[in-house]
Amino acid sequence: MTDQRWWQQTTIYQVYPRSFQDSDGDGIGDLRGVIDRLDYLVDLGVGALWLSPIFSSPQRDFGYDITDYVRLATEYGDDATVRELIDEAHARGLKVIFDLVLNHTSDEHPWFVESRASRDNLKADWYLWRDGRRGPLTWLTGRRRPPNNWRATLDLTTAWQWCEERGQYYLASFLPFQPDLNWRNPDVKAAMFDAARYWLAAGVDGFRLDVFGWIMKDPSFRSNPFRPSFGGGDIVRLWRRDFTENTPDNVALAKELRAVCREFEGAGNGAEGAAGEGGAVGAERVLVGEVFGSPDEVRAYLGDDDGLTLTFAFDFLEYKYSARYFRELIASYEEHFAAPMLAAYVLENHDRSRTVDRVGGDERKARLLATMLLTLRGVPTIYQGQEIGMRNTYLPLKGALDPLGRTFLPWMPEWISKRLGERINRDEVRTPMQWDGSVNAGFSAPDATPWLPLNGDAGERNVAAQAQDADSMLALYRTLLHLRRARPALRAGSLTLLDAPGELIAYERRDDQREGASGDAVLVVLNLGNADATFGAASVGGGELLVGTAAGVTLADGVVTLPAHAAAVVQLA
Ligand code: TEU
Repeated sequence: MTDQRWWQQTTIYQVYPRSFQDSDGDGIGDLRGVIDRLDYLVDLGVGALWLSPIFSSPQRDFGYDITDYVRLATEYGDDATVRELIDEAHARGLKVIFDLVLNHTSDEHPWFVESRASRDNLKADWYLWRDGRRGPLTWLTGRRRPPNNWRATLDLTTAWQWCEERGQYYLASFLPFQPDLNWRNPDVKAAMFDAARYWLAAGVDGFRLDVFGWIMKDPSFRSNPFRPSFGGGDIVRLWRRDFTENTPDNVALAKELRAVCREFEGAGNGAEGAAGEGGAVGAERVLVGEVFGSPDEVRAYLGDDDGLTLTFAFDFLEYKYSARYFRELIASYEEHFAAPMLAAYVLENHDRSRTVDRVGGDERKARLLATMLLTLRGVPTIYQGQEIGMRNTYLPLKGALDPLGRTFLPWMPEWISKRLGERINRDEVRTPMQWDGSVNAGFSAPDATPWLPLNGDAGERNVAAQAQDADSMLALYRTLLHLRRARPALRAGSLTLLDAPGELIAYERRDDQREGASGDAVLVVLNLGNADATFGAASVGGGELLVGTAAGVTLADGVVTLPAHAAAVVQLA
């Protein structure tokens, strides 16, 4: 049956506020700018807007280092602006998702400032403090060694930071200025849940949960087992993360957070607000987890519909461009996230490469991947600029603003940092949104200095130019997003992978049980090969070609013909 829960049928658009739209000419995007662009998002056809963090922060990790969870960063706006944004979005039928950073705060957060001052203040136990182990020179220097082998992000250094004031280590699983909160302290949990409640009461429709998999660490601080692996999100990883990631207590935390959301959901509201109807207070809230792990580990967070509502499918950030790879991945997600569960598919975000760069600059492949993203059974997530095929902007590591490479790898020679690109300098995927062909691309006033330089192609690659061009990337995203809303099969139907030869992928989306209707069925065919290919099936006869990503895509006599790296969406009779 077609499920009516709004979040199962929505599409998410990620706004990186600093780079989306600057309304006051200071070179930094802001919430007034987002409000001004809401009509664009409606026209594009997305259902929900996810804002990367907008709260008070020294901005050393651009908002992922928070000093006050219920106050806005002044450069983005104030309480009135954010409430206006929520209302204006809702008035247009858009849902609003905030980014919640629960694992850590900024080291400038008043909680940490107090916590680090002594071992016996009121916040002494709000972070993860340990004495460390004695080393051979401890008797002489007083210095101890880190308490265990837990690693910080990128796995290059220990996650333990020495603090002179306390003569102890604190845990910082990501960057040194992002100390991990002690979630086993009930006061911490209460304070963080209250921050979530504050925004739920203000009407937000849910949260994207930053590094949710890491929050509850092993209570006895056991060292992780040594086992090297390569690739994935980290360039190289030497230890497993049994005691730091996806622990049973962490999975349990998802249920507690869901219970907090339910305080704000009216009885029987699961069916309210189908995609397109704005966030009525009382409608169901979403929790979208940034969790990494095997499909089983990630699936555990959804519980029995009592944990997170969605988790990102990160394999689509780390793909190999091959039919076999994606076929297996789709089959695996269908198996592990069987309906009514579903995954949030994502090809790009503010941490990872732009799609077009991932596929060697080949727009045909990017168009094919867009078609897949927007026709799978799941919640597609689009990162700002993806819809116009924005490219990575190479920027030297020296001079980078992103603390990732600056903190861990400042010594790296340029020929290596250039190859690692956005992996260590995420500035490359965070340059301003390209709205039009003017100086500063409509992101900021022409005489302003954007906080990060624009990509050199902004003059040609921008929203205004692509809006005029029926064959543009923007036109494709717009068509697919609107099609998804219009076709029940794409919005809420089942997915069946069909047998397809070679580098073809074919699947059918079907919604049969709509009352009083004979059902709706759509076929998607993707040709990942370097040669033309055809796909025929009995069901295709009498069908109608809805979308072809290239001029040569045709449908005749029950056969779909596709040039290399083209995709087709066919309405079945
Ligand atoms: O990122 C967590 C995460 O997955 C990173 O470790 C990622 O592997 C890294 O950025 C390399 O691409 C989240 C946010 O998305 C990121 O922007 C924050 O910096 C980070 O958490 C800390 O809050």
